[in-house]
Amino acid sequence: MTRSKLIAGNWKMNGGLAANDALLGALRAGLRGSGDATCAVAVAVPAPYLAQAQSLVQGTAIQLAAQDVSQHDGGAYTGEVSAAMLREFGTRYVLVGHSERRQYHGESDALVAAKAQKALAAGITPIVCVGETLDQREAGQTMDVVRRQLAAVIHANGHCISEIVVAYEPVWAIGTGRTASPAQAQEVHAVLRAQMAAATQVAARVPLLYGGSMNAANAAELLAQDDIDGGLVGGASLKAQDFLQIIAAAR
Ligand code: G2H
Repeated sequence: MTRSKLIAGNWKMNGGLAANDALLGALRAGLRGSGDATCAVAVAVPAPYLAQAQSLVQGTAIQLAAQDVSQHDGGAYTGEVSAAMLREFGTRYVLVGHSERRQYHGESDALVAAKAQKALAAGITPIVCVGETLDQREAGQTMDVVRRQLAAVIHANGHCISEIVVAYEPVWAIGTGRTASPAQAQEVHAVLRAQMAAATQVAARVPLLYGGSMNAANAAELLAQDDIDGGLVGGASLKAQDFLQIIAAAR
């Protein structure tokens, strides 16, 4: 069974009309003529820029992602953005359970699962983020934490679990410049793959991404691991040349 690869940029709360135009223009130019079905490319832009990004990536291989989605369909939920709204702007993927949402917005495993369900129902693939803190790693709890975070989503989503993407992002490696070693990342990815395999016969085709200070220098070694199928890239996705090098490393 072929496993698809994905390199997704997570812009976080960065960008602006002019900067987005320049960055997506450079990515368009860098990817032109390199149409390659073996590795998908996506950018998770701040919600206000979805319309701008949609028009800038039209006709290219770059797909749109959102950084969050509401667990509600609509109504009196000030500040929330529904999956149906994201879908109207061509959103193909949405991050759920990013550690910054869990940490700064108190998102629980149950809430992350509810968000993933809303995305799937709208035809958007959730990129389910899991990962342990430094304290949890040092206490030997890494596998328990990531298994618990993934279980909440895959058990809530029943038959749709083969339609998700999973991103392992050790919290201690996010934006710190400190990356998990390829062996550390592979060890966790193998556990997540086994967990998926116990839940679905098509686990082998669920892409498992690594995230946490992935950059142009370390991407190739991380992506060479058996169970690492791509990357969720933060800081380095804001620099076109770095992001293009990471995409090239995945191909
Ligand atoms: C982890 C990652 C992208 P960075 O948050 O999701 O960010 O690559 O900056 O560590």
